[in-house]
Amino acid sequence: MINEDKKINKNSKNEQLEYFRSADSEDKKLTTNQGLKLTEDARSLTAGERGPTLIEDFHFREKMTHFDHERIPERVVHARGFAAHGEFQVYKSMKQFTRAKFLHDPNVKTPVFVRFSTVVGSRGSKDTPRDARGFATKFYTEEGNFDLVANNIPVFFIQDGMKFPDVVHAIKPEPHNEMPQASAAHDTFWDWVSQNQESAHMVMWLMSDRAIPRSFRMMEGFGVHAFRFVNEEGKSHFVKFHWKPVLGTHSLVWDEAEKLGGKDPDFNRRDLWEAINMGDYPEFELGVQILEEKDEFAFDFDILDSTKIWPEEDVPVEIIGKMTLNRNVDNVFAETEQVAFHVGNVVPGIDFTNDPLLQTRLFSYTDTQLLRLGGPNFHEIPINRPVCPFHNNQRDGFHRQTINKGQVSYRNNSLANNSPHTVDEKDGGFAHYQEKVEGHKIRARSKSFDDHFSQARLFWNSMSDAEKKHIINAFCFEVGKVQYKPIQQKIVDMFAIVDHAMAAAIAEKIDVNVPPAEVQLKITKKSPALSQENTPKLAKTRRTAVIIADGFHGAETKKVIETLQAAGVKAEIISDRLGPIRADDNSELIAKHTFTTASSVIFDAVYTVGGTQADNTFKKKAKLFMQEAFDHYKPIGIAEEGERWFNELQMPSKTGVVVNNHQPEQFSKRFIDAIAAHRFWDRTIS
Ligand code: HDE
Repeated sequence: MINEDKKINKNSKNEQLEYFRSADSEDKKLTTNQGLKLTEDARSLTAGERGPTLIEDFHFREKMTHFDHERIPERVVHARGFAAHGEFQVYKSMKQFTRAKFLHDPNVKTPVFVRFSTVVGSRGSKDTPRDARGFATKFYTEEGNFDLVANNIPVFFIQDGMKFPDVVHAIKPEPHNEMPQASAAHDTFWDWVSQNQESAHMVMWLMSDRAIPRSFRMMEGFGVHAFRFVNEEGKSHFVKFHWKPVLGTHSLVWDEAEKLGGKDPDFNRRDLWEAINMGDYPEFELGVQILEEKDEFAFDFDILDSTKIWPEEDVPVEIIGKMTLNRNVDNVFAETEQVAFHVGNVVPGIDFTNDPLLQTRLFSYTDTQLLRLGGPNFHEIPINRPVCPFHNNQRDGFHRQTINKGQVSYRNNSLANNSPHTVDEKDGGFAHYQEKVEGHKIRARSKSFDDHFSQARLFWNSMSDAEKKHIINAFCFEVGKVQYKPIQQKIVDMFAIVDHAMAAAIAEKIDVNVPPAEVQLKITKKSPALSQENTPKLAKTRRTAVIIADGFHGAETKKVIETLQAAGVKAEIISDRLGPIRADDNSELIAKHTFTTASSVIFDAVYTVGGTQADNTFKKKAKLFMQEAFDHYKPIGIAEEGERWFNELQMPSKTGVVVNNHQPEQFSKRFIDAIAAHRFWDRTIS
C-alpha cells in the first residue's frame, strides 16, 4: 500500500519503480498475501493421504484464485508490444516555440518509457506481420506526463475517428472463423479499403517495406496529427513530431518476415532486449515540423488531415533532441502490459488541433484503460505515475492505492486552506489554447479533405525501383488472398489512380481486368525523404553468422571476427554442434548456434569459412544457409571451403559476395562495407 507520506524521491522514475520492485535475489520466506509464513506449497490439504481436498485450504484457494485472475483484457489494438526505459534530452532550447519545460534545458534528462507494438495481432501473435507499428513514448516530465502515442507510418487509414471501429473490425480476423491472425490479407479488410478511398495513402505505406521493419531500433516514428506548440506569450505554431532512428530506417524482405514468424516469433522484441542488454542502446532523434498559424491554408492539402504528410522538402524536419533507450523492463506485465498511454496526456506548451482523428482519440484512450486496467485508478500503477507530485480531490474507486489523509475531499474548502488549489499559467498551470471556433453542428467534412490520391502517388513516385517492386509483390500477396473477385477488381481499379503500371502488374498476377490508363493521376512530384534508400546505413549492431567446421583456418577467422567486432558487427559462430569447434592450429571457437537452432533469416549477413573436416551433411546445410541469405539479398562473405561451396551453388550473380583470399584485413573492410549496404537489390535471383 502506498502511504502519501512515504519517502521516495518522486523525481526519479527508477527510485519510484524500485520502491515497488521485489528482487529475486533476496532470501525471502514464502507467505500468503496476508503475510502468513507457509510450511508447504506443493500439496493441497486433503482428508487423508488418498482423500478429497478440503475447502478449508485457504492457501490453495488464494494461490489458485490469483492465478485464475492473472489475465487482463489485451489491448483492442496494439495488443502485442515490447517496451524499454530510457531518457530524452533536447539539443537546444525550444522556448521560442513552447512553454514545455522538458524542451528547454539541454542539461535536463527526462525519463521515458517506450512501448513498440504491432497493431492487428493478438498479444501472442508473431512480431513480423505486415502491419503498422506503434511507437508510444511516455515522457515523465517535471510538469506531468507527456505521451507521444505515435506509429511508424506518418498517416492513417481514416480522417475521422468515427470510422475507427470499422477499419479495426475489417482488418482483425474475420468474426465467423477468427482467421487470419495478424494479417490484412483477407476479404473484409480489402472490402473496407475499396469502400473507403481515404485509406489509399496509408495502404501504400502498408504495402511498402515500412510495414516489415528489421528492428524496432530501425523505425521512424510519427505523431501523425498536427499538434500545437504554445509559447510563454501564448503564441501558437502547428507542429508535427517525428522520431528518426540513428541507425536508419530498415526493413526485412517479405519472405524473411514470413519465415521469421515461425523461426522466431519474438524476433523484434528479442532484438530490442538483446541490444539493450549488450549496451547497444537504441537512439532516436526527435524532429519537429513547425508551421506558422498564418500558413494553415498555404498547402494543396489540409494540414489537419491525418491521411496527409507535410512533405519534408516543403516543411523541413528540425532535429531538436535525442532519446536513448538504456534499460530493459523488469517485468513485462507490470510495465509493458499495464502502461496506459493517452494522446491527451500533455504538458503546458503542447496542445491539440481540430484534426478530427485526434479529437476522437482524445476520448478513446482513457475509456479503453477503464476496461483494460479495471477502474479509474490506473494512474497509480507504478509505470503510469508521474514523477512530479499530483494532488486532487478524486477519491476511492477500484484498486485505490493512495491513502488520502484528512477530512476534506472537495474544493472550494476552508478547512484545508482550499488545498489543493488551481494555479495560474505563469506558475505552471495548464490553460487550453484559446482557439476561436464557431460553426453549425454538422456531420460533414470540409472539401479540403477530399483528395485521397495525390499523396498516395507522391509516395509511389518517391520509391526506388526495388521498393516499387516490393509494393507490387505485397499487393499481389494481400489482394491475391481475397476470395471475392469483385473486391480484387475494385482494389486494382482504385490503385490504378495511384499508378497505372503498378495496377496493371497486380491485375496480371491476380487475374482481374486491367483498368484504363487515363485514370492515373499525372502528378510527378517526389519526396526523397520517403524512400528508405536515403536513410543512414551502418554495419553497427548487424548480426553475421560465421559458419565454421572442424579444421577451419584459425588465425585468419579470428582476425576477421575481431575486425568485425571492432566495427560493432555481432559475429556469431554457427556449426553442426554447439560448443568448441577446433581450428587447423588447434585453437577453438565456441559455436553458439547450430543449423538446427538457427537459420539465415535471423542474421543480416553470413560469412562461410567452412573447415577441412566438414562432411557432406554439413556442406549441404551451409549451402542452404547461403542460398537463403543470397535470395534475401544479404551480404555474403566466403573463404576457403566456403568459396568452393558457394561456387557449387551456381548462383546467377556474385553481387554482394565478398571473397577472402587469405587477406583477412582487406576482406574484413570490404565485408563490413557490404554489411553496411545491407541488401543488394541489383543481385540477380534465380
Ligand atoms: Fe490508437 N489506440 N487509436 N492510434 N494507438 C490505442 O489504446 C485509437 C491511432 C496508437 O503501446 C488504444 O491503450 C482511436 C493513430 C498506439 O499501449 C485505443 C484512433 C495512431 C497505441 C486506441 C486511433 C495511434 C494505440 C488501444 C482513431 C498513431 C498503443 C489500447 C481515432 C498516431 C499504445 C490503448 C501502447 C492504442 C484508439 C488511431 C497509435 C483503443 C480511436 C492515428 C501506438 O484507445
